[in-house]
Amino acid sequence: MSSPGGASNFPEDFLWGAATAAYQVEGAAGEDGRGPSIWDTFSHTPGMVFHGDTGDVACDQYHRLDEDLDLMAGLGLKAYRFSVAWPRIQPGGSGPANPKGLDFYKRLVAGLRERSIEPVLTLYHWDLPQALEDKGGWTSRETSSRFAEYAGIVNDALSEDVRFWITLNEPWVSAWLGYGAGVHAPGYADPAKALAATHHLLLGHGLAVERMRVGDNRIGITLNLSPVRPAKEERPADVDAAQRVDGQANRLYLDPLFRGSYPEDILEHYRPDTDLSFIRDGDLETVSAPLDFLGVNYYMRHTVREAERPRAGSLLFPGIRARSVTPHGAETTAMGWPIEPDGLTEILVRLKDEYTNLPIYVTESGAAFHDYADPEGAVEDEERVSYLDAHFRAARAAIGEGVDLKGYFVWSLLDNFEWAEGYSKRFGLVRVDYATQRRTPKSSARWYAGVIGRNGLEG
Ligand code: IFM
Repeated sequence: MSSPGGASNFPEDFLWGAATAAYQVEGAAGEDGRGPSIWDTFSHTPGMVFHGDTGDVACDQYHRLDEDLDLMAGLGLKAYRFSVAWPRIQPGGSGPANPKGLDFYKRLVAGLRERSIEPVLTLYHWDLPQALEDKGGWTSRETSSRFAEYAGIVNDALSEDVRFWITLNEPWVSAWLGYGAGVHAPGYADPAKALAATHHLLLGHGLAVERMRVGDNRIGITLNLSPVRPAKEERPADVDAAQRVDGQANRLYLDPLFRGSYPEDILEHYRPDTDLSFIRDGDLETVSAPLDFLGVNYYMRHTVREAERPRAGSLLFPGIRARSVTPHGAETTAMGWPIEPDGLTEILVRLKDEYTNLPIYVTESGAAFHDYADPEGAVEDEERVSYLDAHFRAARAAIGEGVDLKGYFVWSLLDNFEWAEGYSKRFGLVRVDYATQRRTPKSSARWYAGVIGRNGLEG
């Protein structure tokens, strides 16, 4: 690291990037043999997504690939994190690859390489083929094997040109918002299902790692992690609630991956709901297969209190008698999420102290704000600049404390389909006018290009 306050204050070769995910940007939902995913079903079910929005067209990246690749080059991105849509590759969730599906990602990867942008590929960002959900989805052990088969197909096709492989994005969200709270696809609200889904996601991850361990590619997983605090330190019920939320949101994933065991307190908590028979001998060895890096998505710290029920607008921790609150005086994003950059330093340092010395990449970090676009479509998003600046400083502080942080991906390159919030929440560095699909870089995009260019922050 060179001169603090000087032009360059991140490690050499720091991988500055931006991220997206297939269902959120691609569109072309019915084209070239793509099959339906759980998000097609969910978004087309009345009442599940804000305004009835769907990812049918999204940012139409499928048809605007060159324009988006040029945008990335214009920003000077060193890396682009994208996900592969499983239902483009295996429209029915199993069997041979759909060549047209693979072709799209081959073009994407080639386009990145031509522009000297490192491709970072995520295999699963929530778009499970509907045919697999019809057989139980992630509550079924069979889905873990299907996932490894799919990972193998994509890996065989792209491993020469893609060095960074991420198996799963945010398994907590897939399991607990999809099967535990019912606010994401496939829409179940059953903690026992969420726990089984957690295990099968992690097992699928481990089996995929085994299947992809050829050559010298780097394989990791991306977890959404948050430090957790009780709303009132002096209230034992809140302290216990914080312990449970930490167990469900962080330890339930970190412990099996890095210690080969599940946190006993969380298993105990859910024992009345499930006999845990889905965990079989040898599974945890598979789950804890060695990795090359860890991806961390950081958005907020959780400040929690004991509560029988969640409240509208508060984060849901299904079946755990806790809900999140906004700390007094904290600023929030358009999602209502508190802005607490020091939580990023805290979680990164905790990973080093308690779990792993693996290289870490912040694979997502960013915010939705109520962007105002002037009549020309220009957006002066100073809030996003401040948000990113503060979080980059927090990342630098973690490096200063010895964390081996190797890269940082802003969520997101483009405004896009924000799941249950539809198109109402904008996270992009680049504005998308959905009526015309016109892309306009925001002030934050220009600012970020400067950060990348000087490999650091001013001041
Ligand atoms: O848009 C999502 C992304 O798909 C996964 N991580 C959080 C983002 C913002 O909610």
